[in-house]
Parts: sequence; structure tokens; C-alpha cells
Amino acid sequence: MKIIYTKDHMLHNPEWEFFEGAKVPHAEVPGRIEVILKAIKMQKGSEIISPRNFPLKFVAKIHKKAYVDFLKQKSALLKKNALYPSNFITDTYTPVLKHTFFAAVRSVETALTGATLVQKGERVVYSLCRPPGHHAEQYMMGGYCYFNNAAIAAEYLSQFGRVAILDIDFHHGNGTQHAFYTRDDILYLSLHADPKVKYPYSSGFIEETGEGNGKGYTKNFPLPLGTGEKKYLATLRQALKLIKEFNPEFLVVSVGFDTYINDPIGGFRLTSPFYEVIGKEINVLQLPTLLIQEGGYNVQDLGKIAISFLNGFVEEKR
Ligand code: Q9C
Ligand code: ZN
Repeated sequence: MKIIYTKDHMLHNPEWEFFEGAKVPHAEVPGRIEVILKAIKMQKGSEIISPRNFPLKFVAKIHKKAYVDFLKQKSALLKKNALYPSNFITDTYTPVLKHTFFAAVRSVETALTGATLVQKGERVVYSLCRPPGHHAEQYMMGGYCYFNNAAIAAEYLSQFGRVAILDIDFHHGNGTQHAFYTRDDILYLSLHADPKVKYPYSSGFIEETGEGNGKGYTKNFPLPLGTGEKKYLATLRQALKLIKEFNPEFLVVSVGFDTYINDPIGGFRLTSPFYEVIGKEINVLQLPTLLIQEGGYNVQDLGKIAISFLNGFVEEKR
């Protein structure tokens, strides 16, 4: 499998976030991607590719220019300390640092490089994006996300055919949902923790199903805290059935490993071997598939979780 990766993500290195009034160590750390990369390198059969450069016009398809310019200027102004701007930001978890803009652009390029390979006929590509993207709105950063990598990749692929997005991060992908809320050529399906109790709180409810032309092309599957593998699998199968019916040209998966039983900020009960089951279920569709890294914060276990997930996409020899 082709893996898209750049060490440039490490330049974005937030130390703290503010959670319910307390200053706590930041969960979205460079080690997350480094651990996954290390585990992949220990396996045979993967090819690590650096992302190439893309013009900012691809970012501008999803994000407002004023926001893109703001992030660029703020990043450039900073020396060492992190900043929580009072504008263009949804929460207190998503600081701007000196290299945040650069790292966020490279993360988008990691997704877009994967998208071009899938478009050219690669069956499955894994883009090791960091910072993550699915909470980023057209004019706002939030939830550790700055630019919406999955939405930008899906928008790119939609030039060539219909796209389904399956979001299996623990949190609802509010930014991705909103990017395509009125469109019928991009299906957005998300399995996530009940937003009544978990981030992003304000969206991801079952009643949100799209608007205008997009009516029926968004579907949310909120799940209670403590959800285990049996219920998760049954729900995943419902989502996959809808993707099959939609019959897309491409599949983009927002991959979060914060559904893991020992994730420090999650609340589901999935074990590492179960990620292979998830991978296998998705792979049954046999669609040109772009895997985009989103969350997952148990740095110690991310390597084995990712390998388990990728094993689901390995074709059995017959
Ligand atoms: N200190 C993604 O998984 N709330 N973002 C965390 C814990 C914010 C998660 C509070 C969660 C955002 C991409
Ligand atoms: Zn998440």
C-alpha cells in the first residue's frame, strides 16, 4: 500500500489546551503519526511517499480566503508561544503556533497527493495527515483541526465522479458535514459519540440529513458512550449498505483511532484486533479508497491499532 507521509507535521507541536477551564497537556502530539509510521515501516509491502505541493486554490474550495489569510498571517507573526485567536476559532483546543499554517498546508498536500493516486487507479492509499482536519469549518479552526484534509480531498475527487465519505473518528466531523451539506454528489456518513455529551456538541445529531439538493446525502450515527464492538459493527454495516446503494466512484475514509478502548479522550470500547474487522468490512466495497488520518490519542498503542486496521485491506491470496 502507498503511504503518504512528511516529517513536516512535527513542526506543529502544541503543548497545552484548555479543557473545561483547566490547562492540560495537548493530546494532538507529533508522536501520534511517528508511532504509526514506525509500525508501518516494520511491516513489508508498504511504500512511503512524500506529498507534493499543490496551489492554495484547493484549500480555497473549502475554506474562506479571509480565514486562510488569517491563519497564515498569525502563524508568521508568532515566535515561540501559542496563540488562541479570538476570531476564526471554535474552541480552546486549537492553538496557532509559528509553524501551524505550514504544517496544516502540508497535511492538506498529504491528503491531495493520496487523492491523485487514488484517482489514477490506486486501490487503497493511506494519507498520514497531521494536523487532523474533519472539525475545520470553512471559516474556522477547531478540535485540533485547521484545514479540512478529507473535505479538500473529497472535493478534488468529486471532479471525477461521486464520492462517499465515511467518518469513523470518535467525534462527529462537523466541518466535513457542513462542506457538503447541500450537495448530492458527495455522501457524508459518520459514526461517532453522541454530540450531546462529546465534542463538537453542536452537530452530528440524527436529525441532520442535508438540505436542498443535499437532502438525504448526510447521515449521522451517534452512539452512546461505552459502545462496544457488536453494536459498532452493526452500525458500520448500516453505513456501508448506504454507501453501496449510493454507488460512488471513490471512497474517502476519515480514520480516527480515538474509538479505541484505551483512548485518553474517547469513550467507546473497541479493541485493537477489531480494527482489522472494520478494515475488512470497508474493503468489501472494493472501491478506490483514500484513508485519511484524523484523531486517535493513545500514542503507545496507535502503531498496533493502525497495523490491525491496514491488515483489513490486505487482499487474501487465493
Ligand atoms: N482534553 C479530533 O479527534 N476535546 N479532534 C478534547 C480533552 C476536543 C478531537 C478535550 C476533541 C477534539 C480530530
Ligand atoms: Zn476525534
